[in-house]
Amino acid sequence: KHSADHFSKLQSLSISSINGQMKLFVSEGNPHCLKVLAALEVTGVQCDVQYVNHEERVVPFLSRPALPALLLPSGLHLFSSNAICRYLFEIVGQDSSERCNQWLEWEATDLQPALLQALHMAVLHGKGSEVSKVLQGPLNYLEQSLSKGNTPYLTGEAVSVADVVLWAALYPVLSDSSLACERTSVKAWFDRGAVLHSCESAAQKVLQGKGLQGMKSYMQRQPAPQSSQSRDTQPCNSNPAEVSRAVSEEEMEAAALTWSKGLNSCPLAADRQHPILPHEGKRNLLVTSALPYVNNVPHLGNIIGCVLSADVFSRYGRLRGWNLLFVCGTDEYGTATENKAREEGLTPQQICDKYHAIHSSIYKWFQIDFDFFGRTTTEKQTEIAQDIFWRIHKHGFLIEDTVEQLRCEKCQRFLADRFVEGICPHCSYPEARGDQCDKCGRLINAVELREPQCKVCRQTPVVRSSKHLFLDLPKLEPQLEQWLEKSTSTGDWTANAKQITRSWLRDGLKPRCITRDLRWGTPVPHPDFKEKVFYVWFDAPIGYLSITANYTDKWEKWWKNPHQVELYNFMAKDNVPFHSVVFPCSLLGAQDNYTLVSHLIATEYLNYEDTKFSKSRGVGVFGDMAKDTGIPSDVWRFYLLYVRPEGQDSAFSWADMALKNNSELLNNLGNFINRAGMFVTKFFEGCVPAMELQQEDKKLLALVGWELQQYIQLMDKVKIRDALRHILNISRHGNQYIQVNEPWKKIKGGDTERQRAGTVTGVSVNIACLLSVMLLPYMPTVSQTIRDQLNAPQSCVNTMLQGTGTFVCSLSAGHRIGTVSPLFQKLEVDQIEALKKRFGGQQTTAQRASSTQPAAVPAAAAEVATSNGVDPEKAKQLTQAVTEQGEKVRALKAQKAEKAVITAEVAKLLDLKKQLALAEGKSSEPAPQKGKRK
Ligand code: B3M
Ligand code: ZN
Repeated sequence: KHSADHFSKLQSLSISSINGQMKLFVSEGNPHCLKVLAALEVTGVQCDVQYVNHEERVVPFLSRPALPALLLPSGLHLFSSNAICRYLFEIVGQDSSERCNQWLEWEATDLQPALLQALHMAVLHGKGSEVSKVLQGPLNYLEQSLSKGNTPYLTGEAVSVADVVLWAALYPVLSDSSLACERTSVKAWFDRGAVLHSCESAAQKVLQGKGLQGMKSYMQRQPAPQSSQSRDTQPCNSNPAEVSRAVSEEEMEAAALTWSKGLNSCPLAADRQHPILPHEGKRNLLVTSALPYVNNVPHLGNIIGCVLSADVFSRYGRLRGWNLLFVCGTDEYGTATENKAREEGLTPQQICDKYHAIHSSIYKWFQIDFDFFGRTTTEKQTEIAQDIFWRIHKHGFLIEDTVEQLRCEKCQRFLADRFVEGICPHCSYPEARGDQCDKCGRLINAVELREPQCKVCRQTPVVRSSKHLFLDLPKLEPQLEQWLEKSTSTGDWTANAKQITRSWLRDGLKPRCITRDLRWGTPVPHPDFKEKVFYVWFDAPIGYLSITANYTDKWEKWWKNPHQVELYNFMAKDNVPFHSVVFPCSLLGAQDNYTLVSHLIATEYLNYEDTKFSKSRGVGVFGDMAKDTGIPSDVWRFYLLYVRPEGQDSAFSWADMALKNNSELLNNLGNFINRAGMFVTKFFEGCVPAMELQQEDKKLLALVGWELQQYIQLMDKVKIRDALRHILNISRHGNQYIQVNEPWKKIKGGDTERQRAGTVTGVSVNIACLLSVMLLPYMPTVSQTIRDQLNAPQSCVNTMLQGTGTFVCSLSAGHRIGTVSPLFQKLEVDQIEALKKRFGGQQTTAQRASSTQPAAVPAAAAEVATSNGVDPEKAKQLTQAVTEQGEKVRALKAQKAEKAVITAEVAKLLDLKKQLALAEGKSSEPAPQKGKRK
């Protein structure tokens, strides 16, 4: 539905005027360019095509060449070949269907890796025979789908963008071999006229009639793909033989040449100077981490989900030389804070001050390098939130509505659902809560309870009508969809973020209440709503802006500057809809040229051992306890990032943490770096020896260079966990290299042997230096320690990650290193067992206090704040249930199942959603009353 809206907008712009202003950049021999040229032919869109060479950087802010690229009339670039193809089809009125998008996704994630490998083998190594083996899986899948679908084209009777993309992707291999022959459906599809001709003419342009060889110079510039086996194996289990790839002569020579350039060839990055502001001509990144609730001590799952992930990416971005600002702060308003204050006998302000300090010290211990860590309870917050409110109001995006709520006259407050108890209207259970009955499980609207009581004072509350303001999401939906279409196709949104957002839109948006009858919040400035404050989820994201405003007066340079600034939002997946739908709607409705999110990075959930983190049960490790374990902050960071729930849920496990510490850090990484340094110290009096590179060394340089490039490509896409694997691969290569060359033996031999020992040592110690830089985002202290031990020049930090990443010799012959010592310590079984026991569960505050020195958080803090209905554990389960149920309903609709069946399943879905809303703390959200809208 939304693409249709988007399209009608495009059409109204008159196609010829768009055509005239677009420019497509392609290069010869690049197979991705074949796709877009084919799409251009098939759609007949008129557009300037410009041929450039492979290295040309046509997209100004990208530090590496990205071809093909399409320059849009707006000045923006599209630079993913599939996105460009999709766009060209949209121009002629053919939006890609769901099915189509699935094919495009399959092409990118399943077919392309295999294809790259096949082309690499065929074009560079002359092993055309490997092609059929490598492509077997994807081609069989295609064959099955085509024969099952029984339609001439992938998505039906007509050619779609999916056909063109797959066609063009497969053209080089299918036209060059007999691969299709044994697959009849694939063959019939591939030979179907219309598209074939367009493809052939595009192929003629790209490959210059040279067939596969036309891609040679392009392929030589691509990092060699990993084989599909080693792509999936865990590095610590895989044997070294599996890890090593075939390296071509060209790769080795190129690596040796790069290496010899040394550090001088690299630019120096400037020091950080506050306030950091966007600069024309730079890549300006604004990075935020979700603002942690102030009324709780964060657990490891919270930490990896936002602040730690955002920190790693920010540190990496600074290394890349991007102009980057990283802000965060505590989220302080709302019922949860009021409740906590009541529990602890403090004022809300005191609670905020106290917990803000606790959060700060936890993040400091975890070495989270914020440029600014603020809070939401400031004057700037009031100023900016009220300004946004008035603008939304002025532009007519607010709706007034009357809502019935329970109010306790004695306590003088409206009661959130969990604060009311009474007799269940369905089963007469006497202790039903205001949101749900624990006996019959039915959901209840608090005003329906019989004999309701205030849970705090046991008085009977009264029903009060009260006016509230609702953000008119349905009215903002068209704008939102148009923006989302662009942001999600040009930015790096994680798959879960896109999927959650899509499902919110698919179910249709409803007006959302943005006011609450509370005291602890940003006051609603409207005279008709004097006693009310803003709902936390309206208010909290505005905290990003106000925190920046507390950092610099020029905050609008970041927040009202969408053309210069790319905004990265880090969060756990339960926060997605607020950042992708609700908050963007607030900003769009306010119409003040705000910077909206470009890259929404959401993690899945981290479990604790085989269960969940739980404050109330005392299960799991909370931020303030990590330091009491005696395990260094860097090791905590390493392990959390190693198991980062990236793409799927994962678990923290003590045994696994010990294993990874002992195998990856101690035996692999630490061992390599330590040996390299020790050889320099022991055999060469602390000075890096002369290096005479032989084939074997060059091969290693090429392997290391390739891992470095993979690391950079993954980090650029915020695949933090995947990128870490490539660091560990490098030290694995290094260990193997030392093992094979045995410098400790060669040093005792003749001149040639001694020289060989020198080269191996010199190359190794340089790899150690590179590792220290790559490690910096993950383990900042260890990273610095390595460079201190190697006495490495400061410039090496600034250099190795810029551009596409090059591995250069940074410690040249004669360089004197410092004192080398071991970087990591073994974690012993009994130590780990003890920790596991201590944090395993059922632990009381007394136990914790006695085993951890002075506990930083008093007893009451260990209670989870479920009292206001917020129950993150339950919310997680429900999110999952809602997703699954949603899929089920969609499937039924697609199958055109019986209406009664669908209705029943939809009812279940709505039920689940309501429960989810409750668990997410929207329990006190007043439901608009039908027919009373004014
Ligand atoms: N405090 C929820 C959370 O910490 C909320 C995030 C606000 S981000 C603006 O999960
Ligand atoms: Zn009461």
